[in-house]
Amino acid sequence: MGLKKDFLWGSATASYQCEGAVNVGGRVPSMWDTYLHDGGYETGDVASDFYHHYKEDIKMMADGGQNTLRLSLAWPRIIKNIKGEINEEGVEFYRDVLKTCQQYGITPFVTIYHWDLPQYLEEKGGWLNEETCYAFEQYAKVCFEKFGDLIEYWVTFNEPKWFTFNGYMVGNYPPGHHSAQEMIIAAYHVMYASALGVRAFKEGHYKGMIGIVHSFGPVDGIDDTLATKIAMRFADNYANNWILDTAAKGEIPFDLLCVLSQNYDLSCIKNEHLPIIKNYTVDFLGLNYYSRVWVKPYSGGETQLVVNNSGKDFKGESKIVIKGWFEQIMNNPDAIYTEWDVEIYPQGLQKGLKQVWEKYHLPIFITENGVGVREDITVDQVEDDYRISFMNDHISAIMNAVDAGVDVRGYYAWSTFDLYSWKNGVEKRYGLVGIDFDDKELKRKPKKSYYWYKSIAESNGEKIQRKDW
Ligand code: BGP
Repeated sequence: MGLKKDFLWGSATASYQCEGAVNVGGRVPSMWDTYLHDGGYETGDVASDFYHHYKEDIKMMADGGQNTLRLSLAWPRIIKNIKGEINEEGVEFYRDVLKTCQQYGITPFVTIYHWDLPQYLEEKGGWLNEETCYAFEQYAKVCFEKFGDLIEYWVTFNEPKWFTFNGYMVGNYPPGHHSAQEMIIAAYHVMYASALGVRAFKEGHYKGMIGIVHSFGPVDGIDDTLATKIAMRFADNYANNWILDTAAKGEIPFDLLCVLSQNYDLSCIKNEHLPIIKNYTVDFLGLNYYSRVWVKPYSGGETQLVVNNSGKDFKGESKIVIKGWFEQIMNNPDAIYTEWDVEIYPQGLQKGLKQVWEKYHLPIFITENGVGVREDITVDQVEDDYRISFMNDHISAIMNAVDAGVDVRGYYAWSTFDLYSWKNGVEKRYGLVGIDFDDKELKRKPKKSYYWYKSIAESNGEKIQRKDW
């Protein structure tokens, strides 16, 4: 069977993580700027300075055999204030970026929201306020109007689960809250806003397709017992279904709502919203795959949520236990983990892709996949054989799934070049291209993986060393 001829081979970025230039071109603060500055954390003020390097960066992608770039638009660069006034300078910046993509034969794959909510909206309650959903709808309409001629692939949201979970429950992303009730409200509002965005896109008859990007964690169980199967269903609702079922089928998983309704207020879910969610489902699914969610039955104790993304020195202690639901298996001696506790498990992608395909029958893009490590970037070329092997095995998993009939249409390495890894700072590196953040010029240096990926993209995957599990 094999990959289709027009398979998209590219890499991914996000506005706050790469652009820098936070005070340039009329951009206003995002919730991340305020939260990081107020908390005294490392910021993305400069990041990879894509704002000033995009021509060079896009050319480098094309030279590296890539035919697509996943990027996001920064809401605070496009909409100036609560009244919704447009910042034309921001619009011009993105039009230039998109035209540069066109010039180099790079298909843009564009996320409307990758976590950088304007601070003026956060001050009105952010994702806890239903009004933010309507502000998103207006912002999305502006994006479709201003950039619709240059874009074929749109994404409403990047990873609703990850940013609401960290922002409202774990508390290590802005706004830094610790409340399950708030997470439920924020998460629901994001999914409703996504449906409003899809409606605006469909009603405006813009060209192309619109989807959502999910932090995909296919669920595995420790054994075949009934208790584990129940834990797996809880874990699947928690990790995947409330996003994928809602976005793809227009249905919030009912068993999840039944369980939540016993302890939480679900009045944010209004009857008049439901037909919008039902009728405006996505055209495709973007899956970011880093690892599986491997679970065992809940054995007791309080809910514990420790996520290893809180600063550069914090490592090796991740823990997810949800009271009454499930426990995530960590530190298994037979598994391989990165320094940040992420299990390397490409087989999970193969299995997960088949499950998603069977369940939703929508085209799939792997919108992020990569490995974060510390690297010495002062050398001429980073010899990142570990990244090559990681990507090889995951692409092999995708090709196996395609051979089994799954409709996967593209692969995006995370990330195009080294960038700001949120609370981890810049030293957790994912890039195919290295950036020395201590060098004023922020010189780009392709790593070994950049050249390897070029040969893979140019051979449309033929050069992958196939694995089967
Ligand atoms: C995803 C995000 C990206 C990116 C990546 C790596 O969740 O969409 O923005 O950051 O994960 O995660 P991290 O930078 O925390 O290691």
